[in-house]
Amino acid sequence: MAWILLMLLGLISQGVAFTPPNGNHHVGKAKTDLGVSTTVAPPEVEVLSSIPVTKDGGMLYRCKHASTSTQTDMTFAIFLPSIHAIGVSKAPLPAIYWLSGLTCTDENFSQKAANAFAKADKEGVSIILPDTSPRGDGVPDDEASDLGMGAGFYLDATKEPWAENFNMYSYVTQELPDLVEEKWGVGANGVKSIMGHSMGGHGALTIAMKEPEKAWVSVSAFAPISNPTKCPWGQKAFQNYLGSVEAGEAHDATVLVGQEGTTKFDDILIDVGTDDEFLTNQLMVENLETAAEQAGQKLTVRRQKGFGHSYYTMATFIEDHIDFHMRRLRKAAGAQAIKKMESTAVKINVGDTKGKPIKCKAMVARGPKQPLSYEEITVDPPQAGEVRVKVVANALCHTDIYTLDGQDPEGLFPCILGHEAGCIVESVGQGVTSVKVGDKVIPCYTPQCAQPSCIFCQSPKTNLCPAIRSTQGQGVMPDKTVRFKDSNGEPIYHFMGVSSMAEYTVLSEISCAKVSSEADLEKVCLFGCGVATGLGAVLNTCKVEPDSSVAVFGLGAVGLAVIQGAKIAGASKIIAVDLNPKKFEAAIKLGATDCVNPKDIDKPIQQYISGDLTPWGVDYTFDCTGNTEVMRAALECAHRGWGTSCVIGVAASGHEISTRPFQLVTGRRWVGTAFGGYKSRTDVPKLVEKQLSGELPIDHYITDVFEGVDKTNDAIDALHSGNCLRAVVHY
Ligand code: NAD
Ligand code: AHE
Ligand code: ZN
Repeated sequence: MAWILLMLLGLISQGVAFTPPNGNHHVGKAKTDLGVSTTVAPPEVEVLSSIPVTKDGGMLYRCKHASTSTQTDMTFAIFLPSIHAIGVSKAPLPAIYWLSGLTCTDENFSQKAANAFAKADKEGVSIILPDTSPRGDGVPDDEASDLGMGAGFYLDATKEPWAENFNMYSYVTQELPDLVEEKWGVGANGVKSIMGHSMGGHGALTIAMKEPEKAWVSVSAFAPISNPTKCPWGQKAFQNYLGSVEAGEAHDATVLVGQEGTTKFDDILIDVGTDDEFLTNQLMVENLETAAEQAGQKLTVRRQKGFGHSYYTMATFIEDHIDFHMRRLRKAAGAQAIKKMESTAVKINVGDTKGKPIKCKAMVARGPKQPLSYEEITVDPPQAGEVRVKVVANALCHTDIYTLDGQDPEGLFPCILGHEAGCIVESVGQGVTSVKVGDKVIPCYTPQCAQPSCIFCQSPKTNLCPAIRSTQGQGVMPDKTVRFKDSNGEPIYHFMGVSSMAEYTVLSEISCAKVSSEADLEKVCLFGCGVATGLGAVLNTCKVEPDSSVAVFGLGAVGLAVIQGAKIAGASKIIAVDLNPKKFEAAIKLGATDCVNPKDIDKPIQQYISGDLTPWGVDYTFDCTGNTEVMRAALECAHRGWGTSCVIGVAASGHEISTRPFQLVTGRRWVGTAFGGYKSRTDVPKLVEKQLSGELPIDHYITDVFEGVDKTNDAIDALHSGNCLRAVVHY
């Protein structure tokens, strides 16, 4: 029986338990600098409900947990964008906290400003929605709506009866961020911002100002209570919770903004409606404006004509606030990546090693079907036209495994495998001008010599520059010698012109795509092969048109990237085929409309697709398995008269494709792609820019992360487990 999208979505919307995904970060320590940990048991969180809230699969989870800050159960909601909900992405997501106003719960925002979720999904940001106070039996309360439950004021109460439970400051600044970071990697490394409404606006402003620099990247507010020591709501709260109005000065944005030690921001965005009934006697935004001006704190106050205090104002302007935060969150995430790269740069001792051989660790493939051998090797300096690089991260592609399994007719042993990596230039050989020491590069097994005499580089029809292809296939550099030696001085072959399963490797200059200095190499390494290939197969090789129908065979990273590309191209029907049903969830989240497991149907898959699912087949099919029988099936369910089938998978030595020529006579075309048709040095930097801008999310492919060259065999085991898309090893 076929797995159909509607069934799955149906199950989810009926409220069948759907646990928010956790990560697989394979490290031996409690917390990595990615901010994701595995050895500490994640806090117990009960998922009360899970609802899809964006058409791409962004999910809203309502959760309950026992809070140590409030000594009560606390409820909160968390929106995880589809990029995270896809399953198992380990990459930390930026987060925006929303603090609600008096009488609200965690639910008001999601019910009344739900348009925020589509925006947050597009931007790849999580939204976290805490409750406004502790609640429950035994929690003190007041008849008035501006004190007690629903009116926690985002401070830690010091006076009875409130002191035991009313600790919303600690809850929002420490306990909740720790919990969501621990459980979902959300907002890790301080990549989090805060905003809120009315009492929540006060909370957002004061928390951001009081917490140390970089605890919160940015802050914004709607109709904030801006000078609470001067307004009735604030005075009442401070007298009750803290014992005096004066004590409330420590929680008053207008007082704080001028004080020494208050955290400053490049700008603070505030929206307030001109018809807000609380403007004059409770909000007092103008007091904050004056104080901010005196303190040199930029404040952008937008007075929205005719708008009031209700959620209509938030629903109307929330997207501007998300943009405001995202501009800053992206920068902060980029800065984190740079910091990380800088620490790597220290390790590579730029300059010290120039012109000298480097001894370092590598995984050597000694022979087919053997585990990789962890060894010390010597990497010789780059020769003319070559570049020596420090490998920062290496992702495993199925092709590495195929060669290690002895299925590659070009496979040579001993060699250093690996061809999907992110690197930093350590030194360059004579005549190298396009990259310099310290540049970030992605090695590309399809080079781009870009010479006027290269008819391939000059043609828009192909990316297959042959400049160094023959020596690459022979496992040597273009001068026919190798740069690797083992500890006995014996030569080790290169692989695909990359060999990135080593701390250092040597590349041809024409294989180096120089990418943004802001790139996170631990992510964008995926553009070195699989993800670029899948996207390019759709966008370059086949040029899939809007409203096309597509079938994808094999849902590894390559096949899923085909789906992501098909969605970008505007395909309206995307059939995802795999023998492993665990792959369907990610496929659906990326845009598959139908999922089929060939084991579940009683006829050949091509007949099911061209017959049951469609009358004449689909416009484009893609093989991402490397199985020649699947390639045949993919061709045969391409549309009569015009269907195109694209071979991406790499077949084992000796395997050949076949079909009845009649399939081609009746209008089907068989094409293939290498590296998705991307001209490597020109196009890979553009893919990286798109990833950096948020336009092209790729985090969801990184299902497993390992630390250290020696963990590469564990990464191979992960790839064989059936759950893994890309295992990235940090070198
Ligand atoms: P992967 O192993 O992660 O994924 C392959 C998927 O195919 C798996 O989900 C598996 O369950 C599925 N599969 C296997 N047999 C199947 C069958 N008979 N029917 C349906 N599904 C089946 O691999 P990957 O890294 O995504 O790479 C996919 C293929 O693309 C490999 O052959 C790889 O060598 C090749 N590749 C080619 C290029 C290129 O430029 N042409 C680039 C990268 C990878
Ligand atoms: N060495 C094999 C061919 C391997 C192959 O087809 N490689 C793909 C890239 S796989 C990346 O994961 C490719 O693009 N090849 C083009 C090229 O020039 O190698 C064999 O059959 O000999
Ligand atoms: Zn590959």
